[in-house]
Amino acid sequence: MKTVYVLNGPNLNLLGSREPTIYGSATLADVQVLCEQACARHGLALAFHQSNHEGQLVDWIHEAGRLHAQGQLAGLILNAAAYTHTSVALLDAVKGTGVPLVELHISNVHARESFRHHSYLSAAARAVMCGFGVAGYSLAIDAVAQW
Ligand code: CA2
Repeated sequence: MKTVYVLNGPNLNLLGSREPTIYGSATLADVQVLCEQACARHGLALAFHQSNHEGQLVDWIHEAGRLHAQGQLAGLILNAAAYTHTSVALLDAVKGTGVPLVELHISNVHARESFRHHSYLSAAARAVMCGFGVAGYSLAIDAVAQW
């Protein structure tokens, strides 16, 4: 059974607690349930994590990379949150491991402040999705299951 990695970056542990007009009212625990259900539909295992620390996210990308090298990774779905717009370290981790990446954002970052329009990760992503709310996680797993 292949594994889908779903990684969430800084402040996403606060999901559902404020800014519902931008991010909706689902919590990250709700998102994990959505992902578990999507993976179960496709016969995939799930590794679901959140961290506020860039290095921890790098370590998990390396972990996904080791599975990828063994042919056991279905894909990596990464909502790097604010690190999307700042982090060369996450870009290097994705490029260095060669993991098939979906860059995901809950909100439509292109309809927001201009500093959210640039992503360091998009250049290394196989797919980029934004603006579907938390349903995007489930849609991304549906897509990765076809890879
Ligand atoms: O739309 C997304 O998923 C983002 O990746 C979310 C990030 C933001 O910096 C990106 O530009 C777009 C912010 C995550 C913080 O999420 C919170 C949600 C609710 C309450 C507080 C923070």
